Amino acid sequence: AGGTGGTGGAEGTGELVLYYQPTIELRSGTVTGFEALVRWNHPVRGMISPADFIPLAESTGLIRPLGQWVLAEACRQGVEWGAGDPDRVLTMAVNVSGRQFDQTDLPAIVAGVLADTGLPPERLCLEMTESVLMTDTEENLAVLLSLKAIGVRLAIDDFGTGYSSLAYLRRFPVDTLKIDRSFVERIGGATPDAALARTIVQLGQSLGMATVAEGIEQYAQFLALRRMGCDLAQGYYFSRPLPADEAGALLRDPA
Ligand code: G
Ligand code: G
Ligand code: MN
Ligand code: NA
Repeated sequence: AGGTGGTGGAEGTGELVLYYQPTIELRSGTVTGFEALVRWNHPVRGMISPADFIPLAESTGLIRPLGQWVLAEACRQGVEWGAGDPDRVLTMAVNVSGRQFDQTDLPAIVAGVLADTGLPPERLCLEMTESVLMTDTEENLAVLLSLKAIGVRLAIDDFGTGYSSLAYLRRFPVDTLKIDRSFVERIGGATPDAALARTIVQLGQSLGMATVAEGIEQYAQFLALRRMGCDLAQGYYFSRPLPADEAGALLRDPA
């Protein structure tokens, strides 16, 4: 790790690693991208989930250097996998915390990473939760508009679980809705209910936004989402998040 200015944090010691979960185009079944998911490989405690350290990083402010390292490493990996080739359609998605969107220099940081790595802006997708849209300040809107002006894509993660109103979706320049896996779960679960997932797909279509179904674990869910017209999907049915070498192998040699 390194190259983005050591912070003395875990990334400086090589303990932070990125795993990659493929995104599959439902129509064709091909891998069209990856979501980068950070892990902390602690020398004593082993692999620690981001669910256990991201909240701490957010409350201490360390999320900013950590997030910048994740962004740079994911973009570098994307270019290594050919995301910079004009004939290769490969998108790298990176989770960005609300604390990072509060930084007015986030667009400059993103532009710097794109310039350093050579990843075309449209190949990068920044995932945010609905809470970012609800922090409805002029500063926040300005940051999102500047990111849009750079040309990166913006996605709402875990869509449907927050309290953002439809008006926010119009106000903010969002490209992609990621359907929370709780809605996908209900399609194949004990009490199947596809209504909410279908509604989100239709909402995306009406607003000209792509939809991604998260947490697909069963063939029946894959079929149902494809029939609904959902564009992309992720989930254990296709692949768990993988270390970079295994994820790269998936690209060369699709299952
Ligand atoms: O990969 P896993 O399912 O363990 O992720 C748990 C949570 O951590 C998810 O909500 C995911 O979005 C979040 N997460 C994973 N990697 C990152 C990251 O690099 N930055 C931020 N802010 N969140 C992340
Ligand atoms: O909040 P976000 O969507 O970024 O979180 C992604 C998390 O979801 C990752 O930690 C990943 O491990 C997890 N995940 C991905 N696919 C599946 C799945 O099919 N089932 C379950 N239960 N979790 C999944
Ligand atoms: Mn995500
Ligand atoms: Na999500």
